[in-house]
Amino acid sequence: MTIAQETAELLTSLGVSKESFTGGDLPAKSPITGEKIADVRSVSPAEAGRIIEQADAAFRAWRLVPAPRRGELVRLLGEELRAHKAELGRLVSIEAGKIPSEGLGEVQEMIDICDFAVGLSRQLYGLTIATERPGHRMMETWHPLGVVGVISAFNFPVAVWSWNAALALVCGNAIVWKPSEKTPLTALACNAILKRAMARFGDAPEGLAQLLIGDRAVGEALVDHPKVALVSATGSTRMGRDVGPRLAKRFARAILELGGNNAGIVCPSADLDMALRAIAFGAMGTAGQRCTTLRRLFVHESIYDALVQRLRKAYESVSVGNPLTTNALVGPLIDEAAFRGMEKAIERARAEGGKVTGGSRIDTGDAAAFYVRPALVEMPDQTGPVTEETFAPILYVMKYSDFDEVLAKHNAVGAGLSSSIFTLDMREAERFLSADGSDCGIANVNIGTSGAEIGGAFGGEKETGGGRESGSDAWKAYMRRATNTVNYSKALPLAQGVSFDI
Ligand code: UN1
Repeated sequence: MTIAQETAELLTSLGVSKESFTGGDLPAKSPITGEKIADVRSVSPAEAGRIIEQADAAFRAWRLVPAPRRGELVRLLGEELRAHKAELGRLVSIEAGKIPSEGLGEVQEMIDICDFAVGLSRQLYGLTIATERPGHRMMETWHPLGVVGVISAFNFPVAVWSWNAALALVCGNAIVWKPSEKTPLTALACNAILKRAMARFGDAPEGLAQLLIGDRAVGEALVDHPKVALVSATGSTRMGRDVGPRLAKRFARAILELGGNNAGIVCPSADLDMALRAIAFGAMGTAGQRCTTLRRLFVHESIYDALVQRLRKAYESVSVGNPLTTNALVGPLIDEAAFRGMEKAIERARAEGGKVTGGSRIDTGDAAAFYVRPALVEMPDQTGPVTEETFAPILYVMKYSDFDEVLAKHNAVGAGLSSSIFTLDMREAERFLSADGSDCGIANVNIGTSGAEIGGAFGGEKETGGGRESGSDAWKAYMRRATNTVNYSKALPLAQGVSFDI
């Protein structure tokens, strides 16, 4: 069976109609071989506008449904995802090139956030606040916000949508999703799965969950539409620099999840076996295509040679190949542009004195598939490409001697998503997590930079955009807060002792 045939079978069993993936204008490809596997129909910006209007009409009805009942829809979505985990995980592998355990892991992340959101549907709490006036009560109420736009990237084609969708739905919002043009098929599948949950739910308003497959102009139509109250956008910092100001201009809300240039620090006391495994997964896993991928590594001079020698071995021996037919740990890059970007970064690193292990293309016989041996680049200092995110498996390794200096270097890049320290010294660990430690949204001890659980808030600082999704109180960004003061007395005292007697 060809990949295209298997894709058609998977899509059909996930409930996607044949017309939506055949005969369309947008070719869908698999990075595993580079071949075309479907033709999807895209929408025009004008159609996108009409679809957003439908979502807005659905929002007006959905916001009146009690939140625990809204949670029931997300519970059914979680049930459907559990039932279809194998097929959807496989489709993620086909379309994004992930190894099977990561394709399945992504669907597990969706199931987890559904469970979280169901619980949340009974916990959208507001505070009651002491007032300064007698016979008064002050409280806050959280109300549904409106239409939530979701812009997602190819590398987490389904999980990132679900973080936003599950929360937005229990919060009483409608959702309009613009997936990456590189991964339209998994988006069609998620949409079909949610539609099935909606059918089982019964009376969810038509138009509550919408999909916009299309190009940049469609994304712009979503970002600029006055009825879209919040846009949660995952992608490059470049994309965020465009989306952020557009939203700010019309005072719409933004959750921006942009680039990462995540680092790890390996201290003299580190458990090196553990650090090695964490570094290997963080830097080479998902072929270096997570926003949380480990890209910079600072190793103390006392253990540098020992660790780098072991890392070099791991880089030379890690299995790279077709994730559908082999047990490889590293699959393909998403496309040729990703490979060219990697080549360019390595070339620049060499010019800056970098010593490169790996990094070359592996020929699988498919001219349009881009498999690479992950690159380990020993750098004399943090210069040139080391300060930027290249979405490919390149790990820059640097030696350090002083803890204060390494902390400063750690924070001296534009992005601020994820970070790790490997140490058994509690002073170093606590310092890393403190106010003058890591400046990232995620700071870990003896764990790699990637693979966060859904229970915590996910996101980063500085050029990563500052947004938070997923767990903790990230839900608050998907609702509007009203402060209510109720006077149950017979007088009208004014706050701050102001008098205004007419
Ligand atoms: C992303 O790469 O856009 O922490 C998200 C992680 C995953 C999510 C990554 N849970 O690596």
